[in-house]
Amino acid sequence: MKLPAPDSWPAELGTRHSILLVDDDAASVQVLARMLNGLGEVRFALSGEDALRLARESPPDLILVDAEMPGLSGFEVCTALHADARLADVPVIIITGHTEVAVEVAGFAAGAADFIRKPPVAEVVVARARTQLRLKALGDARRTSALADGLTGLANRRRFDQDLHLECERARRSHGSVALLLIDVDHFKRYNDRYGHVAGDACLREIAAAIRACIRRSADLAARYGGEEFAALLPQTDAAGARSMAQRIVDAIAALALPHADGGPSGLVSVSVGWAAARPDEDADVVRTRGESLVEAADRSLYAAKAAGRNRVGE
Ligand code: GH3
Ligand code: MG
Ligand code: MG
Ligand code: MG
Ligand code: MG
Repeated sequence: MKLPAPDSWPAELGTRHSILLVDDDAASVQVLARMLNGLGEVRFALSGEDALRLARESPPDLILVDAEMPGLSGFEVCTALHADARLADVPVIIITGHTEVAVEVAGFAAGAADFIRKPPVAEVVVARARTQLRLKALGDARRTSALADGLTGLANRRRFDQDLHLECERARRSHGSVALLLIDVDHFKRYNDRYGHVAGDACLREIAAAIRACIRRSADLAARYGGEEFAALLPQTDAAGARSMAQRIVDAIAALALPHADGGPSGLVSVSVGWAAARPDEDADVVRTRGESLVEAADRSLYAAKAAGRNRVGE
């Protein structure tokens, strides 16, 4: 039988993988670490409990776990990982000396992606690890694109809603504040009517880039909320912070100086921005609606900005 050479296999997507090795026997960890060295950054844990702690600190792309350990077994580690939303997508390969069908079936039932027999053979370990890393990278890429807006590359509405729910809950627990902005392009229907939809799309991309450039904190999220509306989620931001960010965005869009002959008095593309800020621990509506009441408040503020003449921040 003619076999393909291992290096002709499809390459994993992405470059720097993080692999977590878990075995109560330090010598086994060393052997596996040497085998996997070329595939990425290898961390290790000597117990299931430690493995869960390390994985929660920084989720790896792949976990290889010994089936039999004092304390949590490899199967239990697998079950615990799958119960944790942030770790449920991390593939787990169980390493075991057992050859019984029941053991293998139990591993898959616990959510294992694959098995490796003890004693491990380098080529097999690398091959199985590579396969799982490639599938993980594909899954990551799909998850990322499912949450991105195709036209502008900003977060999409689904991502914004998810993050809004999470941030409201986080702010409630930490007794902090959360703010959001709604950014609506002024007279954009007329822009399309005059310049055409292709130019309209290009304009939306420029506006998106300018909004992204205004965002300074890594925790802030800029999103396309829908159509010609954008949104920004600003964790740990109060009313004053929200208002100044809103003004910065109005100014940044004006500074783009994109011609809009049928727009406002400046003859340039402009936006109106509504804002809202809250302390969820003191605002039952925000908690009950998981942030939807903040969107409504920002929408009222946006309406006020439009009514007051556009190209401005709402009350
Ligand atoms: P206002 O200042 O009151 O916001 O006026 P407006 O014309 O911007 O408001 P309206 O909501 O009536 O129209 C929004 C327009 O945005 C309608 C649609 O033609 C345009 N639009 C929405 N999504 C897109 C898109 O993805 N691409 C393009 N080119 N245009 C879009
Ligand atoms: Mg063991
Ligand atoms: Mg898994
Ligand atoms: Mg609109
Ligand atoms: Mg508009």
